[in-house]
Amino acid sequence: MEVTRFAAPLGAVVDGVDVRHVDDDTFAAIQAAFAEHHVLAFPGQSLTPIEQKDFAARWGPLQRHPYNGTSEHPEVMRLENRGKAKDPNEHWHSDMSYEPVPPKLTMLHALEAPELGGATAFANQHLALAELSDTLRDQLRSMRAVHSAEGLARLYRQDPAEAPRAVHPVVRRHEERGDEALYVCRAFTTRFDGWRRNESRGLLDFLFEHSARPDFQARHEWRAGDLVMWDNRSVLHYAVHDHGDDPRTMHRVQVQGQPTA
Ligand SMILES: O=C(O)CCC(=O)C(=O)O
Ligand SMILES: [Fe+2]
Repeated sequence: MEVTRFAAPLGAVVDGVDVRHVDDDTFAAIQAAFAEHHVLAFPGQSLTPIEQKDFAARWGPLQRHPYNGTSEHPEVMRLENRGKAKDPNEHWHSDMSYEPVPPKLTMLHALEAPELGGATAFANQHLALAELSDTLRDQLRSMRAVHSAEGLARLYRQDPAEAPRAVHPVVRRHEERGDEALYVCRAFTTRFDGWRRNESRGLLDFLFEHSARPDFQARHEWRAGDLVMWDNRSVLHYAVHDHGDDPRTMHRVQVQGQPTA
């Protein structure tokens, strides 16, 4: 197994591994690489939904997505190119932060990738937190924020008032790494807990801009067969829809996390 960083802020490519056949020592090395790099890409994998689920299940129990799953494999979501206007993921987010216990990691397997474009962008939120002033960082440590799926509900033509919502610390501690990361995102964070929306807007807008600064970012350009996993506790991500109607098909699985702290 060979681990090669692909960008300064985050991300590594793991070569020489078939994720269907990983012994315990190799798995421990992959876990260490994941904790270090936040995003891992395994090129050249050929996985059935069951094989993808089996690899994901080594990281913890699988978590279903409320909005769909294939009928045969409810934990596996099929992402297809539905056009730019209907792309639910072309915004900075941490997956399902509107749930009380969001998934710790998400895994996408590319069945089909566009010739050019359709990258996934990531932004390192440990760096984002570290680059704030000491005073603001201290202030944020005492704050919590409301995350809501109301935007997604509108996209899926459901009642936004019924959409799931949850409250999380603005600065969260990573259970395995032990360090802190900023935990707000433009897609789902609507206000600070105890603050009104209009009171929250200015500071949230600043944090949304700051969290996606170019010097915290890296992109993964997809090829068919790639399996990519990211740590929702450490990074935000954004599906860049610059590939028009070119086919792009992914199988998606996510793994349960722990309550945020
Ligand atoms: O399609 C992508 O690049 C990422 C989609 C996404 O946000 C997700 O699967 O959670
Ligand atoms: Fe996502």
